[in-house]
Amino acid sequence: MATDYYGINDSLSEDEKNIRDEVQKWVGKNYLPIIKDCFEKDRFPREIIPQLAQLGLLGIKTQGYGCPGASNMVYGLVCQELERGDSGLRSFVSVTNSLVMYPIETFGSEEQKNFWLPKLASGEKIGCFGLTEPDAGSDPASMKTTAKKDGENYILNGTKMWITNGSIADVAIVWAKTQKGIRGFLVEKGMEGFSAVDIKGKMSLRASVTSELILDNVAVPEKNMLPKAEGLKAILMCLNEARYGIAWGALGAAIECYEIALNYTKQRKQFGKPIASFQLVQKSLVEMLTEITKGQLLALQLGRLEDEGKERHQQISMAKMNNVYHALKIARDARDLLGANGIHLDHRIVRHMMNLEAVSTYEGTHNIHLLIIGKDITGISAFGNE
Ligand code: TGC
Ligand code: FAD
Repeated sequence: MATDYYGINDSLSEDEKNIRDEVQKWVGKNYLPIIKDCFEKDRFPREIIPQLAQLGLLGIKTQGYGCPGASNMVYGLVCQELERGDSGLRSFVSVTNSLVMYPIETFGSEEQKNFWLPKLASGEKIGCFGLTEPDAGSDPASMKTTAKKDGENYILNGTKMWITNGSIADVAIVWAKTQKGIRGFLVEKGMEGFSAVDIKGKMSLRASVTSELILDNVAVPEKNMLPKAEGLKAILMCLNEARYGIAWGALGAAIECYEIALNYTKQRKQFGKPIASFQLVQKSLVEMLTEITKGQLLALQLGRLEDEGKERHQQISMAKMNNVYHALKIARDARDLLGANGIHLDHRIVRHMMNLEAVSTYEGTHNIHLLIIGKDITGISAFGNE
């Protein structure tokens, strides 16, 4: 039984518990044995995709098209268990669900849905989400990628940067400026002028593919435009989905680091005693557990709000911001408690710590979420773009 100081488990339904336990078991049996090697070799283990599909995790919330149509609570618990394994594993599932299948389901035509959703759910096809650019990260409205109408096609030009799954994706949801505002396009692998190059040298999320997408006069048929996605708002709706999964996922990484540190400090002896017997070590452990518990309560209530359709996007920002911030702090503190062993991949914590640096940056940095909530409570925007 995982860390659960406030008895949250009792408030979960049998279905919620069963899916969580099934994913936890799969991660322990099939993913933990390979992740260290993948992280060291900078390799995303593509071979697990059919297993994720078999578990029903790709398109888990999608209604119809052969998908389970699960609740937000279930999706959150799944993200938590995946990220106990590695943030890169949760990233793959987040991108597929929240940033590829969600926009196709929500903003796509029937033809787009019928073609892509079953294939993405079965893992036969992979997708990615191209929003960020070299000069447009926190401020996506300043994107430079353009889509100019030319007969039956749109001609896309631009560069997308830091794109998860980029080079392995069969379809990229690319956001570009048209004469009528920002629109989303399904850009398919093999289209002339479209290429993806992996970003090497990452010290974080090494078991996840991150790429640059280059669009050089790519002729994308008009039927590949998402007909119902208009403006920044559609993009932000996708980000809400992904941020929600990250709020839960970060808890998984934090729980893993805390549990490793707790067990280690009870075994490791210095000055003739287990280091867990020292007051300063107990303080560190108690502070970790307290933040995990607070994060669990935030995520739980957010999940319930989402399942009732009552959430506000600022509440999602608070959960992403808080849970990632504390997960990163917990990972750093847990690493410290393992002393020199803490820096070794065998003990897992340092991998989570490095991953969480990227998780803190993507899907809105800490500052951006602070400003979103700041604007909500004061009514004053402090982004600096007004
Ligand atoms: P702003 O004027 O505030 O908003 C434009 C319109 O959108 C509405 N809105 C939202 N709607 C739904 N959900 C939200 N979260 C929303 N936030 C705002 C807003 O009400 C407005 O509507 P309307 O009707 O008035 O037009 O837009 P802004 O340009 O001032 O700035 C918004 C800002 C800065 C908060 C936003 O751009 C932002 O969140 N920036 C951070 C960028 C980001 O998170 N990028 C993520 C890239 S994808 C990624 O990182 C994937 S990681 C994948 C993995 O897991 O591996
Ligand atoms: P910047 O926006 O340049 O920010 C730099 C610093 O300035 C940050 O500390 C930020 O908080 C601060 N800052 C910026 N504006 C303000 C302000 N107004 N007030 C105060 N501080 C401010 N993007 C995608 O589109 N798709 C993906 O699949 C994807 N996957 C990713 C995977 C990884 C591993 C990583 C690292 C990133 C990924 N991203 C993806 C990109 C990610 O969303 C961006 O990195 C993120 O939005 C931040 O943008 P930036 O890196 O350009 O930083």
